[in-house]
Amino acid sequence: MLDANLQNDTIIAISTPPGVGGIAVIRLSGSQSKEIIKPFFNNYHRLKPRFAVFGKLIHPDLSNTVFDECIVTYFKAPHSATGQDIVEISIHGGEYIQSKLLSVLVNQPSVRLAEPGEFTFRAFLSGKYDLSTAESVADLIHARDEASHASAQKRMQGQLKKSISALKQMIREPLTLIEAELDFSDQEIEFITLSEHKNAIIGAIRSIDKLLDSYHYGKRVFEGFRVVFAGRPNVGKSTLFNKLLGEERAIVTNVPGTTRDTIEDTISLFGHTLILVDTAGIRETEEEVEYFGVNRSQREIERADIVLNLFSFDQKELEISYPQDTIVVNIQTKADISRQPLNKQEVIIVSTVTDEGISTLRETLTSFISELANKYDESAFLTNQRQTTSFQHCKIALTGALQALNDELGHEFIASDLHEALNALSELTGETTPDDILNEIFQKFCVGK
Ligand SMILES: Nc1nc2c(ncn2[C@@H]2O[C@H](COP(=O)(O)OP(=O)(O)OP(=O)(O)O)[C@@H](O)[C@H]2O)c(=O)[nH]1
Ligand SMILES: [Mg+2]
Repeated sequence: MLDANLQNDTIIAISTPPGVGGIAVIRLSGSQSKEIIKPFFNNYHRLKPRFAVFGKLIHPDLSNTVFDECIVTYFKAPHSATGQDIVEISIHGGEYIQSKLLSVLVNQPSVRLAEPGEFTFRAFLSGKYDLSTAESVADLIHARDEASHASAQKRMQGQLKKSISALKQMIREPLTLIEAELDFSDQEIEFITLSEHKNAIIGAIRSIDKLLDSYHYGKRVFEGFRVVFAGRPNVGKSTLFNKLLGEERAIVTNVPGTTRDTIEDTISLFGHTLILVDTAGIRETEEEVEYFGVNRSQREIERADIVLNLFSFDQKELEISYPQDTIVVNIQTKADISRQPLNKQEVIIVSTVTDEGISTLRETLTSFISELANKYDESAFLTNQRQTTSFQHCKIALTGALQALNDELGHEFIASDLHEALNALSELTGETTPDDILNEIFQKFCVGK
C-alpha cells in the first residue's frame, strides 16, 4: 500500500540483469540516500551531483575488505527522477553480491524495499509528473511493439497533459466570466453574450469527443487488434490462421468440426500487434463439446475488431450480424480447387496451396491498421478506462452547463456544472484523485519504477 506520509523513508530497489553476470543497479531514493552508503563506499567524499564516481565497496561485515568495485551516481534533490536525493550503485550482477549489499542497506534505519511503482509515485508527489504522465511510464514498460511504445513516449512527454490543460483553459474562461457576473450582477455591467459562453463550452465538448473517440484505438494499440477467423466448418480457417502466423499452430484435418476451442496467437503488422483468433466452425450441432466451441466462436466475433469471414466453393458464407464498428473482410478459400461465381465485390480470393491472395490479405489488414494509426497520429489518445470515465464525467457536466445556458437558468447553476467539469479533469491529472485510486494505478508498475 503506497502512503504519501511515508516519504521520509529511504526506499531501495534493484534492477537485476538477466542470467548471471552483467551489471546490477541498486537505486535509493530519500533524503538519507547519500548518507546511508557512507560506511560502504571508499570514495564517498568524491560524490557530487550528476557525476559517476568509481570506487570500492567495503565489505559490510569485514571493514577494510573490498567487497566489489562499483560506480556510484548521486542526484541531488530536486534534480532527480523522484525529486528526492537519489543514489544509484552499479555493481557486478552476481547473485551473492546483490543480495548481500541489498540486505545490508535494508537493515539501515528508515530504509526499506520500494513498493511497486513507488519511485514514480514519489515523482508524482513531488510534482515531477502529473498523473496522466505517470501512467504512461507503466505503459512504456509494458509496450510490446513500435506503436504502443511511440504512444507511451508521446504521453510521457506530456501530450495528454497538454490536451487536458487546454481543455481546462477552455472551461475556465467562461467560468471566470460567469462568476464575475454573479458577483457584479447588480451593477449593470455589460458582459459577454450567452452565445460566446455556449461556443466555448461546445468547443470543449468537441475536444472531449475526439479524445473519447480515440479510446477504442488507444486500447487496441496496447492490447492488440483482435482478428477473428470465422466461417462454417472445413472452410480452411485453421489453415489460413497457420499461414498468417507462419507456423503449424492449429490442427488441420479434412474432418469438419476439427477446431473445438478458440486458439490465439500474435503477429506484428505496421508496428502494431494483431491477435489472430482461430475459432470452431459455426454450425448447428448436438455434440456438447462442439456446441460450447460454437458459442465461443460467436462471442469472439462479437468482440472482434476485424472478422475474416471465410467461405469456399463447397461451404457457403455465414450470415452473421456484427457490432457496428467491426471491420469485415470476405475471403473465398481453396481457390486452387474451384472458384465460386461471386456476387459480392469485395472478396479476397485465397489459396493456402498456391499462396494466391495471401499477400493481398496482409496488405488489406495493414491498410486498415495504418488508416487508424494515421487518424490518431497527431492527437493524444486515451488508453485506459479510468481516463475515459473522467472525460465522460467532464462531458456530462459540460452538457449540463450548456443545457442550463439554453434554459436560461441562473448563473450559479452553470458555474456549478463548470466546476464539476474542472474537477473531473483534475482527477485525471491527479490533483484530486482519491488515495485508493492512486494506489491502484501505481500498483500496476513493477518494483524499481
Ligand atoms: N486445396 C486446398 N485445401 C485447403 C485449403 N485450405 C484448407 N484446405 C483443406 O481444407 C480442410 C479443412 O481445413 P481447416 O483449416 O482444418 O478448416 P477449418 O475451417 O479450420 O475447419 P474446422 O476447424 O473444422 O472448422 C483441410 O483438409 C485443409 O488441408 C486451400 O487453400 N486449398
Ligand atoms: Mg479449424
